[in-house]
Amino acid sequence: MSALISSNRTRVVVGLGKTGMSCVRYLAARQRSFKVMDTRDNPPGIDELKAVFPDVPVHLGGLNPEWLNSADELILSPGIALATPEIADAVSKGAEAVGDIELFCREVDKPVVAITGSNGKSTVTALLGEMVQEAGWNVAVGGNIGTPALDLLKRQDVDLYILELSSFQLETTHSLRAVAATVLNISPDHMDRYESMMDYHKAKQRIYRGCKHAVYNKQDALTVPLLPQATPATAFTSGKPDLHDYGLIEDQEDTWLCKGVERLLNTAAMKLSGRHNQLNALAALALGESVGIPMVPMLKALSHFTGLSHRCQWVAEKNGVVWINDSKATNVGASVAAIEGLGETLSGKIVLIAGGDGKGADFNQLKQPLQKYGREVVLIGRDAADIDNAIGNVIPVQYARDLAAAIDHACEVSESGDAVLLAPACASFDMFKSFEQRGDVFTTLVRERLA
Ligand code: UMA
Ligand code: ADP
Repeated sequence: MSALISSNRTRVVVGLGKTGMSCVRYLAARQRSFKVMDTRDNPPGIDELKAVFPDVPVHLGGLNPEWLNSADELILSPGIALATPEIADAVSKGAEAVGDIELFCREVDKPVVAITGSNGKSTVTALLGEMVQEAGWNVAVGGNIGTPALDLLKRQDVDLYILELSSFQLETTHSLRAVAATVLNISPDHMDRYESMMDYHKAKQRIYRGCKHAVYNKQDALTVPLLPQATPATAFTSGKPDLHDYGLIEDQEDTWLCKGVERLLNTAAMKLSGRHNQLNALAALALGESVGIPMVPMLKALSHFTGLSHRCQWVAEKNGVVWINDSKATNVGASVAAIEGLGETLSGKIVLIAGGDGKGADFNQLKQPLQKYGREVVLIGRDAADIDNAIGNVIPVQYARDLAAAIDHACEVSESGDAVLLAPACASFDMFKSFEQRGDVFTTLVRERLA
């Protein structure tokens, strides 16, 4: 590792999770010198770092102001806010703050499609990936969806990169210049990290900087690109589309995905369900078309795409009650979409299991859909009382000590024709390692309970 001393630019990688380790591997492979720090005593990447890069200086259990203040470049993980006092201080002293996506953009030599939004990012990212692959292109999919972007650069044969980007990643990205970029929708999320919706909106809008083609949601003003008029743009809408836009046309019992007046696919041919997923499909089609993917393979991939785990996923059915895992509904907007999407399809009502780490959210938006479609709400987790305060006057609420107790109660109160929906409107970290673990525990417990 002596080669790591080859540059005189001083870099500090802040964060030793998935992103931090991808930065370490990237810098080490290019023989650039760097130090690493993490506020955690035992961050996820520490064993790999010690085993593979034993010479890299590491500081754990807090930020090291001396290292930060003497650095030229801080490579921040998404979990580290720019506003962290020690980081802000170092930036004010001249350090440049970048993230893994910025490093990726500086090196990538193939087109990049960039996808953000409060909800639907992973679905659109994965779906577009399938569409591009069906068209015979070599595609690399990553970013917030799971595989860190820098790890994708190891592949030699890529025609197109598709990145899901969070607002956290966008804050430290300056050189994206995507071939196509979208903000799918904006509703409050991460309000424990942003001072206002305006700050969150500003971070999301960064995705459009320098893009060649923008795709936005006509019914969500905050997604409209703040770009020069000359930048080509396509809109999508759940209403009837204008000539060059994507939208839905209702014809008797059927709903068609359309471009202008052209009917592309009957939504009955899609395996994804719910109005929100029809919008996700329209966004993916608009992005795909803007980078030159033919319509036929895109529609073929769309009709086969069954969706990702933990997103409105069918778990079991017994006594006429269907059990659905939407553990990925980690904010209010996602829960509302799941309740409305599912509610429309039921002869009965929804028993909602919600609660967890509310991230400072306002839960009032849940009221209206619950009034319309809800039978009862079972609350778990740290911020259960905040949800109760917002909705308790419109629907019966029951507190449960854990997910098992919540499932027991849902079994008792649900009736034939109902759905029991886990769509927590909260992050999972107060009770679980991740939304995936929460969804897995739910699935296992439900199957045991119904066996
Ligand atoms: N942390 C510390 N101290 C540190 C560094 C991090 O306490 O010094 C904490 C963070 O506050 C956070 C956790 O550790 O609670 C993980 O942060 P991280 O920056 O190390 O995260 P990574 O493991 O690198 O994973 C990140 C994304 N996580 C976050 O943005 C929090 C992953 O998205 C993403 O898949 C991965 O990079 C690869 O790009 C996850 C996520 O929850 C799924 N994203 C948020 C969302 O989708 O809403 C934005
Ligand atoms: P993200 O990656 O942005 O979290 P996902 O595709 O993983 O989005 O979907 C997460 C949850 O958000 C879904 O389970 C569903 O409840 C909700 N959702 C998905 N697409 C949309 C959409 N277009 N609008 C509103 N909510 C959505």
